[in-house]
Amino acid sequence: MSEKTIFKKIIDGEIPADVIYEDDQCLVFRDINAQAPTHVLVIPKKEIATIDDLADEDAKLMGHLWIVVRDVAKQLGLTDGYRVIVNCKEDGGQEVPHIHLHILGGKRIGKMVSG
Ligand code: DGP
Repeated sequence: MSEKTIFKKIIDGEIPADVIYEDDQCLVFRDINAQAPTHVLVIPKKEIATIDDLADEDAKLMGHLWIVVRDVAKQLGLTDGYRVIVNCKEDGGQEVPHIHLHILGGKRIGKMVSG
């Protein structure tokens, strides 16, 4: 059996995280390596490694994550806007193989993500 990802350990309560929202399908917590004044991660509790691993049946779950993005952004006071990023695999800069949406806000974010 493959080792648990860091995000699965957070879901299972094995390592702490600054959780700001939770429901039966997902968890939202602050990114440990914040790239903006507000930087949180929205993750499904279901273990899905990358966008490429999504099944058709995950469409409803992923739609739910976007509704959570909307609500959490409001909760965090990001009324002037924010950016949502999903990295996919090596070339996309994904480090943790558990699908997640970054919400970045609290400052004007540049047009392009360089790297
Ligand atoms: P990505 O590169 O898209 O896979 O983003 C992974 C993010 O996860 C990265 O911005 C840092 C964050 N991260 C990694 N380990 C931890 C952790 O243990 N706790 C928290 N809160 N965030 C983490």
